[in-house]
This record gives sequence, structure tokens and C-alpha cells, in this order.
Amino acid sequence: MLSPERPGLFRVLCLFALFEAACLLDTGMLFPRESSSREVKELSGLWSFRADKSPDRNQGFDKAWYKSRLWETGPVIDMPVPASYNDITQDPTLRDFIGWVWYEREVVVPARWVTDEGTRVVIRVGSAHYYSIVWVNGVKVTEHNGGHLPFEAEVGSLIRKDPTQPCRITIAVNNTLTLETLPPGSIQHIDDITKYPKGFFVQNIYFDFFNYAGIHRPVLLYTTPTAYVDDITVVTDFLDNTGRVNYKVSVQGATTATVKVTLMDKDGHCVASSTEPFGVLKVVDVNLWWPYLMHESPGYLYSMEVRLMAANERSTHEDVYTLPVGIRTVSVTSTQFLINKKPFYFHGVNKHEDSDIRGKGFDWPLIVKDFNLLKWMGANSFRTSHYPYAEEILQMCDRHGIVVIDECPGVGIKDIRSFRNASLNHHLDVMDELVRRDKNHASVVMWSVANEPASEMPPAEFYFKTLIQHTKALDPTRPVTYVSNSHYARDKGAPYVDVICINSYFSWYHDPGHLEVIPLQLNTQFENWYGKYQKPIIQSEYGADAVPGLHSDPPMMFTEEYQKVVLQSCHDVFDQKRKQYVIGELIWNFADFMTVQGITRVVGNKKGVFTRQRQPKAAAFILKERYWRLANETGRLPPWTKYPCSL
Ligand code: GCB
Repeated sequence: MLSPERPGLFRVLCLFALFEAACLLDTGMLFPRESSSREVKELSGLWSFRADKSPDRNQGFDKAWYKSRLWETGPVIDMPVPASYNDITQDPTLRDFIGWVWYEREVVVPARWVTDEGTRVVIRVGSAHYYSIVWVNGVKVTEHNGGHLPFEAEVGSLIRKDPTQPCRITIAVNNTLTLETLPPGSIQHIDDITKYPKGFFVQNIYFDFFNYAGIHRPVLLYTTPTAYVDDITVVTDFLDNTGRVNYKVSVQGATTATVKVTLMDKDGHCVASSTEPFGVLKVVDVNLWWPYLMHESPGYLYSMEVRLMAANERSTHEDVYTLPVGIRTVSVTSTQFLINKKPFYFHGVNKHEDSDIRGKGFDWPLIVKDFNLLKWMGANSFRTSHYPYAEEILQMCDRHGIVVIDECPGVGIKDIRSFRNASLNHHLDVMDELVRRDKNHASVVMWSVANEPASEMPPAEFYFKTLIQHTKALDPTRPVTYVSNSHYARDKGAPYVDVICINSYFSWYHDPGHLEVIPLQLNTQFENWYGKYQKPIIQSEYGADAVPGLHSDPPMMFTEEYQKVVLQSCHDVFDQKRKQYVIGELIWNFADFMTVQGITRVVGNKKGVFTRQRQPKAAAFILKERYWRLANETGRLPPWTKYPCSL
């Protein structure tokens, strides 16, 4: 990826590496889409729910709650899916619950799914936090370690066992974190009965957001033929006016197969086709995928239709899957981030999946509102701090040209025991799952393997070297970073990243109230890091808490005025350094978000430039002014926008 001397050969090698890497995992994880050969049944809505409040949280397994209907085991309540369960009731013990919770729902499946042996029926959970086990009609079908990423299992044979019965789906989810989970955490039992009630325990976490739990993203049943398109990998490139889509199609369940691949433009016209399972599609007069505000028509997507004609011992099958494809390149020099060979400056935000009542639950109105706010403020990018976001969000980014730094849940790696092999192996698995899920998104331009780990600790070097090299081997076409804290004296992982990402909070956690230190300290930070590593730098977090409606002049901490001045003081330095090697600035944070209770958090973290209800604070207007100015300087505004714009 870094300035290859023989670009053509280099690309081909990258491609083979990506195709090989894509094969490391047993199966693909294509987003379920309807087509002439595939149906999708969404199971969003009300599920039965029961938290296992027994002292060891194991009653559900001791009494085998999955074997009967959940209400037969004890009292159940209604629980919306998708949603975190924590803020749904008035029960404080459920908000702060740690352990197993049980969800159940009965589904009537179409008769054809039952009778047609040539149909494969799959259950897919978009994400559940943290450890999940799934049963269908009392039979375990899968388990999954980790939130934020999808998992699935074939369930056709179980559904067919007794077609007269509805299909009963039970999902148990446990939010307990350990030193080997991502993010890590630990349970602390406190036995002093003079101070704490019997059985008292807490979950210690080392990250700054509420550990929301439950089924966070949609649960689906979907079908494919028994011979089916299991995975598609695309890597794009262009030379002059000709785009190249290098692709590979993986097929499962077929004894013989032929494939037809057709690439269509936005108007549905075929621009290239092939009958090979892998190869290169050449697109004459290509419409490249461009970021928002860098081009007048950002987010251009082609549609790649893969049509499989296959046979197995049962019958012949046709399977159709259509993948949106954006044609673009990404590369990095020692001072620049290039998209389509042109310098790209990240002017964007850090986000969280977080909102009132829903917690981390997937919610279309919230997602669309957030995209409208991003575009209103002229943001061209965000980092998925501190875990992978829903695939539907990345699809929106592809379509709107919002550039993404895709971060895995490696946040809060602070305890030296979390650098052991068990943790590293799990972290490598999570990167496999993340790259498998997100490799085809044009909007994803960089992987972030962690946020602010204790990177000065001795085992950090081996840990991050291994992790970063593994990620580069998985996907040699994208740069890899991890996010450092500016105050760490020695950063053992930094030599291995392609881009340095730094978080710093001058005049907040350090020298609180002293706004005058910002220009000097920020300047020193940049000079030190660039001097040491000679790699482009993104200011990946900066900001200050502001309680909305709190004012003071001269500015004082926690007021909207203080937040404004922190931002403005940083912007002056960014403006000097972006002429050299600073390639981006991402505000912390897009919106206020919930955290654990603590003496530095006033009902959550208030560093949002929008409130949790998505209303602008004064700082949002500062950013809007700045981002549109940056866009005017560095990009080409779409014809339908006028500065200052009111989208
Ligand atoms: C950070 C963390 C982020 C916190 C933020 C803060 O450095 O990366 O998760 O929320 O600081 O507000 O303290």
C-alpha cells in the first residue's frame, strides 16, 4: 500500500493476499439482501425477555430455559429488538444488570421454506452484546463471542423437523467482560459485609461509554438456495479513465457451478461482464467513488450482480446476489492521505452508537438524522469509535460519500494481563471478522485496531506488531492505524502503523481551565510525533465537555463558551500543520453519550457538539463554519449546495 515502486505488480500481489485472507475464515458474511433467489424475514419487534437474577446467573442453564417457552420458566416482560435492554424499564437492577439475559420469539415461516429442500434457511444476528447462544426449538445452533459484529447459523433442518410447530428462537446474551474480551473488563466481588450487601459485585471497565447490552441489531431469517454465493471480494483501482474491479466469488454447496458477473452503472446499464469466478472487470469512462464535498457527485456506486447457476446432488439452482461497488483507491505518503490519488483532509467527527431509551439499539430515524447533521455541518468523515457500527450505517456512508475509519472494539486495553496470548488471539479473530464483514465498503479507507491501549507497557510492542501485521496481511489495500494518547511517553505500536492518530485534551484533563496552553502544547505534540515517526497525523480526538445551556464569559469549564474556545484554539494550530503533515481533525464527540456514573460525568459525557437528542450546542456552529470553509478550499462542492448551506 505504501508508495509501491511497481504499482501494477504490487496491486496484483495485494489482491491475491486479500483473496487468500478472505479464505482464512470458513465462510463469508455477505449482508443479507433480497433477490429473485433470496428472501429476508426481519424479526424486529417485541420479544419475550427474562433476566437471570439468580446469584450465580446460571439458573437459565440449570433449568434449561431454552427447552420450553420462556414464559413457562417464570415471569417475562416485553423487550423490543433491536435495542439495549438497560433503559427500557424503570428497574435500576436491569439498567445495571450483569450476567445472562434471555430473549425468545416464535416465528411462523413461509410454507415454501419448509417444503423446499433446496432452500437453505439461515438465522443471522446483526450483533448482540457480548456473548450469545442461540437455540431453535430447543436445539443449540450457534454461539458467538463478542458484540458489534454479526453471526449466523443454518436452521433449515430444525424448522423442517416438525412443520406444524412455529419456530421458537431463544437467544441468551451475557454482558460480562473479562480481561480477554474486547473491550476488556473485570468483575470485582466485595465481601466486606460491614460496608456492602451480601453478594455485592461490580464490573470494572476501562472505557468511557455505558456498557449497553442486549440484541443491538436486527435478527433476520433469510434464505438462499443450497448451492449459493457465499462470499464476494472486490478490490478496485483505476488508470486514466478506466476503472478496474478485481473480484473473486466464493461458492458453497455446489458440485458444478457457472457464474455470470455483470457490473451495472447507476442507470442499470451493463458496463462490464464476465463468466469467470474471479477476474478483472474494466470500466471505460469510469465514475469514481468520491468523498462528500470532494466532488460534485460523491458516493457513486456501481451494482455488481453475481448470478450463479449451480448443481448439487439434490437439484440445480440459480442464486443471485447484488453487491454495491464504489471504484476508488486509497494510499498514504509520509505527509498525505490520498483518495483517488488526490490529497484528502479528514474534517469529521467521532461518534457512538448511542441514544435515549434505545442505548446502542439500531434505529433508522436516528441514523438518518445523524447523516443529515453530518452533511449539514460539512463533515466528510467519521471514526467508528470504539467498535464497528451497523453495516447499514456503512452502506449509508458508501452512498453519501462519508469516509470511515473502521475501528474494532479494542478499547480499554490497559491491564497488562490483557496483552497475553488469549487476548491477542481473540483480537486477531475480531479483526478477521471485521475485515470479512467490511472489506467491500468503498467508504472504509482505514482500519483502526485499538483506541488508547497502554502502549507503553513492555508486551505492547509484540502485541501491536502482530495485530497490525495481521491486519495488513488480511487487507493490504488499506492503511492500518491505532489511536494513541498524546500523553503516553513511549508508544510501542506507533512504528508499525501507517497513519498516526492522536487523542489529546489540552486545557481539560491537563492544565484544566488554562486555555492559553493549547497553541503551544498542541504544536509541541505535532512536532514531537512527526519528528519521531515521519508519518501523517490525524488529530483523532480533541474537545471539551459543555453542559448545554451553561454559559460564562470569560469562559469557564463545562460552559458552551469554553468548548467553543477549546475548538477554536485547536483549529488555529491545525491550520498551520495541515500545510505540512496533519491530514485530519475529528472532534470528540459528535453527540453527548451515556457513560457509567462518576464524578467527572454529568449524566454521561458532554463533549458532544450536539446534545444526546441531536440539538446543536454553540460549538456545532463553529464546526459547521469551519468544515464548509475547509471544503471550499480542498474539495469541489456539489452544485446543489451553496455556502453557507442550509441542508
Ligand atoms: C478519550 C477516549 C474517549 C473518551 C474521551 C473523554 O481519550 O478515547 O473514549 O470518551 O477521551 O471524553 O475523556
